[in-house]
Amino acid sequence: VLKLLQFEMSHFCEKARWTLDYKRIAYEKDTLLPGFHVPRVKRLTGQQSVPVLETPDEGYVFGSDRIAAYAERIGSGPALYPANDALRREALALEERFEAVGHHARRAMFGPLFEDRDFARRCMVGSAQGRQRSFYEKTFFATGRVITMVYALKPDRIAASTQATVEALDFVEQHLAGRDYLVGDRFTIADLTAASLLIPVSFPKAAQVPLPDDRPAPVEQWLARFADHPTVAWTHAMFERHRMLDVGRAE
Ligand SMILES: N[C@@H](CCC(=O)N[C@@H](CS)C(=O)NCC(=O)O)C(=O)O
Repeated sequence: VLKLLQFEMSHFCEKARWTLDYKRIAYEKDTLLPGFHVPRVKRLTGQQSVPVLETPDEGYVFGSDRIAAYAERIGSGPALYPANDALRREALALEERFEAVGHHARRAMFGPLFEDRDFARRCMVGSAQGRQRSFYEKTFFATGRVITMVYALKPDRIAASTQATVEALDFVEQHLAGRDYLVGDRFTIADLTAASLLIPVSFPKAAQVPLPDDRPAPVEQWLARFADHPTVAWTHAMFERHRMLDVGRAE
């Protein structure tokens, strides 16, 4: 069975989970803790980011875009990529554009998130239990610093990424121009990617990315700032309509 190396709270991982579920592919999750994941992921893939999919025929497939393409090839379920050449190119271009947005949206949201280290730690540790949890909690003073370095959580970078995120929200609104979907007239990888990678702005309920309820003020303010943006409503709609779950999942 396929295995997904992942973080619980990661919009890139949620994109990968969504594509696998959408294509009705059974897989197991191997959940890693941010910071502690590096040696293992590096050893397996030569780079350090998750999601990584362990496959029987193609080894370790990493990058949510490549995982989506792999899922399309081996899965059943509706097509994620348009059959028409021009539409497929458009969908792929939007997928690529939103990869960059995903990095900006994360940094922009981690700004307010890391103002409250305890809350940030709880988000990162997620549902991990037992010794793994307590060890993570005890060492987060160091891991938290590594995370702020890896993601360049500096005021000027956070401000620039916030600006880029706002532009992405406006871009989606304009590109949709009142339609339901970004490319053609049905759900594609472009919608799935944009909706997933904007999770740090919208945290849709139907998204499998938990954000604890007792949010500190900076996080509440961050979410409130965008709550009325039409693109946020659109991401909620995409998840509600198309985020199928547990389809033959092997857990
Ligand atoms: N291009 C990658 C980006 C993945 C990515 O940024 N993953 C983050 C989690 S959201 C990660 O693993 N960060 C930790 C690290 O890079 O060490 C993809 O599409 O999968």
